[in-house]
Amino acid sequence: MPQFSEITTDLAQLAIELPSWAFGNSGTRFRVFGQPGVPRDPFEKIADAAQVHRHTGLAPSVALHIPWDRVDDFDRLRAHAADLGVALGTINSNTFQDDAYMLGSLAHHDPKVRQQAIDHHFACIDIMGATGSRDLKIWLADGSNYPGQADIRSRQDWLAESLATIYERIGDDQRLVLEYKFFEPAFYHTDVPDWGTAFAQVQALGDRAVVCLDTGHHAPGTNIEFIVAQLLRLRKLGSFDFNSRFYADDDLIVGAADPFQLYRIMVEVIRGGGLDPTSGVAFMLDQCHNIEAKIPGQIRSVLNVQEMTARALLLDRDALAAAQQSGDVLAANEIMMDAFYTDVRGALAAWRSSRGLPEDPMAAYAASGYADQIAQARQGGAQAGWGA
Ligand code: PSV
Ligand code: MN
Ligand code: MN
Repeated sequence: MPQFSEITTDLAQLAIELPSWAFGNSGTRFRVFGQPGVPRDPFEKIADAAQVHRHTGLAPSVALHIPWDRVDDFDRLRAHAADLGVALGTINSNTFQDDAYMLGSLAHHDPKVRQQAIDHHFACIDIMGATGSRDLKIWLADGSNYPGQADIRSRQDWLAESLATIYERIGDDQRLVLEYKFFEPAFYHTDVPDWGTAFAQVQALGDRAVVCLDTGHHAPGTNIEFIVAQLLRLRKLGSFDFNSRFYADDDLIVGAADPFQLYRIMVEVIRGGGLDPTSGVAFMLDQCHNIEAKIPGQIRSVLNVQEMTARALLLDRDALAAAQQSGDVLAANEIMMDAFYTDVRGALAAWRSSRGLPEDPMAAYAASGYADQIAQARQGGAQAGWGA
């Protein structure tokens, strides 16, 4: 197995984008619990995200959600982020909370509704110009609840047309990123339910259209690392939305439910070259902290990704390849598990400190007094928005 010192160059490349909506109040369909100090506007969300980066060095950009993060002056928001040492990242569109979209948006049977949804994406592309964002991320709530309700085949064609119209508008250095999810809010059929559908749709568009894999958007038991390997192989893995699930789209802290799965995913990411910043694979969180504090929730999350990435980098790939080639099932599995069971926490703490970062970012944040400061200064924090 490699020494820790041999993996730090690769480990230093890890950058994880934070979702602005993780800092707002959130909850379930039963209750949204308010927390003290929650941001009242996008400027304060950026300030909170910058705290995560300050203590971890892992989170240099923040994804926005439009219209949840609409501001009058995106140039000012961009300058504000830069002042705080972070950048504005992916723009997430939202065609799932207007009455017009009850029966769908980009895949709707009515061309007027489709055009309304396309126009929203055009507005997002305009914002990307101001924010300097590379990626337009599209997650659709489109689908149906009952057999016979909709022509599921025509909807694929309408979706393809809508996406092509949006794709034509994005810049040469921008990307359209299509996210799939197997169900919810539609319960019978979903228009982009799986990686195969997302792949087929983006493949028809062109090179700058790629797939987003949200780890919470699969049926229980799905082998997600296989999907990672396949999309990387096909050069269509654009980004990750990391989170944990126990049951459905739980949006819990990544690495909380199944650290081994996160390790296996990172093994395939590294195997496919996805850790290299030039690979175009963007790592993001898509989480909500309903009952835990939000800023430390995000700190915990990026640390979990870092820890499992370190373990995946420690995997002895030469030994693994040799065991696989000789058909030695037990040896191959043992090599895979050796790296997973390696406790890297001490080495990571020392490495952070050598780079001028706190050894223990959770403790450093707790000691910083920021939580008290925002609880005093902010009253009436905003809700994150539905369902993130
Ligand atoms: C809804 O499932 C969702 O959680 C998707 O994962 C999106 O990425 C997110 O909302 C933000 O729109
Ligand atoms: Mn997502
Ligand atoms: Mn989701």
